[in-house]
Amino acid sequence: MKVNPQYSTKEALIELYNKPLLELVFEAATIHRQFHNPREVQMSALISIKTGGCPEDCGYCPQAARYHTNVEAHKLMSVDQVVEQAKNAKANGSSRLCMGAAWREVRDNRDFDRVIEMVQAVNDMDMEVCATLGMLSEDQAQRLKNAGLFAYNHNLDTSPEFYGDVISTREYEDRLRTIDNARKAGISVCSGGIIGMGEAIEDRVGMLLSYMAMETPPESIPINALVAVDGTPLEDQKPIEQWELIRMIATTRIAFPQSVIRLSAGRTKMNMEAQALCFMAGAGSIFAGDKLLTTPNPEFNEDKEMFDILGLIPKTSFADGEKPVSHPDPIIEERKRKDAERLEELKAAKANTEDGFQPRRVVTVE
Ligand code: SAM
Ligand code: DTB
Ligand code: SF4
Repeated sequence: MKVNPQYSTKEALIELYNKPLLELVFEAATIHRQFHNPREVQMSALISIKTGGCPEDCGYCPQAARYHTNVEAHKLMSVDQVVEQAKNAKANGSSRLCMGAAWREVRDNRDFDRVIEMVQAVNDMDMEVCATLGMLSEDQAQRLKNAGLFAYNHNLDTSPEFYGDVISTREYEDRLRTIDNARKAGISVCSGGIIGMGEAIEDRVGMLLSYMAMETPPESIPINALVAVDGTPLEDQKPIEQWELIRMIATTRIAFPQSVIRLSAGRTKMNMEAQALCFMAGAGSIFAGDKLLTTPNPEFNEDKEMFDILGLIPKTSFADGEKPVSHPDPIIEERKRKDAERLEELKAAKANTEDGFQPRRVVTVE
């Protein structure tokens, strides 16, 4: 049961969302136990592989170049830097790694080649590799799949009706197309949204309806609470009540019984009790590590303590799908072959000049 047929209309979902809180959590917990091990919560690490300077105007995002936030722009990390951070995350219990780039879309250039190498390297470490790189063509999705990408994250963020209030530089349709491209390439889809941007309950539910309309709904649904960052258009948004996040997680859990619901941004504003209710209501994952992409996240030790107190266990990798096989990338292989050829040519040219080198004879005149 990928989608719950009992809640496939807007009215039914709104009614569900507004149910007495403990009834809602109980219903969600009951469904959660039918499809998931309630003690298992996946720890996922986030790495901002390319930070800031993004041309888009997403009203919530501190990485948009046009807003004056404290985010310092950085060019794409090296493969070694990513592997180093991935090792650290794995040693601390993360079984999934999400690489985020502040790009509007993927371009077919050397940077993308490097991302392909990152995917291959992290998949070789037996971690689930997820990437969130902006819009993607079907060919690009295929290349990522071939490299061993497990999941692609691309959020619809909110309802189609509210979308234009938050973002003007792309359309809802563009988001749907990229999700479809990832799906066609056989990549598992991670797609969710943000609450607390000033949207109505209808919009929260409207986003869920967009996922319900898909032939296959996302395997993974991250639910973020807005982190209101100074300098962004949403800087003055009042933090949402923790109850709202619990309701959203429970409603999503009930609507998509088999998907993994991820309690994502916004945990620094939550106490352990509220997070416990989110796990009870079906959250099966958190982001671990003291930073999300650019904003703070609870310290590793705090989360460890929370897992101990609540009796949670970190979920291992590939519990929800087979490990992808990393294949050599034809474009990178061709580039390496050309580089090697060029090196040989240079060596030969150097040897020729050395062989033919005749020291200039100096003639001295008495
Ligand atoms: N540029 C790519 C894109 O937009 O798809 C990938 C990176 S983007 C930062 C990934 C997601 O992070 C966004 O879709 C949004 O849901 C979430 N996000 C960004 N800023 C946020 C904020 N201030 N609070 C909560 N979530 C946020
Ligand atoms: C998602 O839904 N949430 C994560 C992940 N996917 C990439 C990102 C949250 C970013 C929060 C703001 C920041 O740290 O810049
Ligand atoms: Fe760019 Fe993604 Fe931020 Fe939008 S959410 S401004 S696309 S990095």
